Amino acid sequence: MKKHIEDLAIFGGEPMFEEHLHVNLPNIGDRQSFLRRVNDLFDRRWFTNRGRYVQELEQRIAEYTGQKHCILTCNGTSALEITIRALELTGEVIIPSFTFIATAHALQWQGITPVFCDIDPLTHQLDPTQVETLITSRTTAICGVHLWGRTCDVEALSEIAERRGLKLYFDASHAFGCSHNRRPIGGFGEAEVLSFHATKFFQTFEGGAILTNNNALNEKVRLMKNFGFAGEDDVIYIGTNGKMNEVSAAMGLTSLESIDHFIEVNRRNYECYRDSLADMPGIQFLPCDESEQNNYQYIIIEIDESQAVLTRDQLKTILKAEHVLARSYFNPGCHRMEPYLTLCPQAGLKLPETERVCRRVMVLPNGTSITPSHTHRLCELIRFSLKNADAIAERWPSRVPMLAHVS
Ligand code: T4K
Repeated sequence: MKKHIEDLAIFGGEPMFEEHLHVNLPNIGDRQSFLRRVNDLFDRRWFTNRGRYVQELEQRIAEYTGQKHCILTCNGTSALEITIRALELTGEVIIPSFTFIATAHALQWQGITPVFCDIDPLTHQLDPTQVETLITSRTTAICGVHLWGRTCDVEALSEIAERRGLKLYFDASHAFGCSHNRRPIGGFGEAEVLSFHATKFFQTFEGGAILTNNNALNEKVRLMKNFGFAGEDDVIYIGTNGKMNEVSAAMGLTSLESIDHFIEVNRRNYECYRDSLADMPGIQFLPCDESEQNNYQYIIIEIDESQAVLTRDQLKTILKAEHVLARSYFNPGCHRMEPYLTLCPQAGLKLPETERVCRRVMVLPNGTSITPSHTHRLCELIRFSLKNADAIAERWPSRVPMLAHVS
């Protein structure tokens, strides 16, 4: 452990961790089980297009989430794009700015304007009262994002959408395995979209899914993800190639076999972080609602500069030197990224909570590669850094150039 600030790696000390700790190193599950499936694929020589593994995984995920239809896709972004196209959205769609850029790009890519809405500072979720003020004659939908697997105010958003005649869909990329009001994620709005990217706790290398209970939407989305083919020589919609391949589905089936274990490990790490950080001055810890099902993937803290002396970016730099690759998702907010910044340079004025959280938020490592020893030492390191914040800040400006050598 660090005893003096000179022991910190930014000031020349030994890094605390030999290996790099990533926010979400992929969870793998049973390697042999995956390889058996891949061998079977080679024997059968059926790699994509209506494959056996894709069909099996669709059925298993529909069962797991308790929804009627699961349509697998090649990634979460395609799933969003296909959903948006199938819902025939146009004009403007209200979304949070505090989300991964794909939530916005999936709309803009199709000539639809994402209108950025502020968040509730305590939950980081879309603020329904702000949504209402952004509705115009061009608005066709609202997209809620269940950020960090903590769910958004589904009831308030549903009420607004219904009253104002708007479609409602959810970017549930973070929320596989989670519930809202004891109902599993997947069944809210017209559709909910999942991401199974390598960095998600349940991964298929690349992959995504659309969950819906709407039979017509299910049929349309299935055709659209396969170029719009309704029969061998019959195309009835504009479509794309959004299909998941069989190797990804094999990974998904293998991941599903270990999903309880992944959640258990995430939960153990989450509890360790919570117990160590929740009462630390200068840190705000974003809790999970224990009355709900959670996947516990995202460990979220906010650094309160007014109390902590160190800024989020300084703490992130200190951790990086110690080989902890914490992230500041989703800084600086979609509204400060292109093309949105140029299209609407003043958008930030209406997003004070988003801007504040973007300056403070930090995501810490989790997943099966993270052990209790990692979490304990990492929390100690954060505690040490904040306790010695004044002394660290004092030395900071003259020592920053050496950081180039530690990344
Ligand atoms: N909506 C939301 C709310 C989302 O969060 C996302 C994706 C989407 C939509 C779109 O879904 P997809 O189309 O991606 O399925 C990552 C992911 O690429 C992205 O999937 C994810 N959200 C986003 C939150 O994070 P980056 O740019 O941060 O990834 P990268 O390469 O910096 O990796 C993050 C950490 O994971 C690093 O420490 C390295 C480590 N890593 C990464 C990969 C790819 C590994 O250890 N192994 C790996 O294979 O975007």
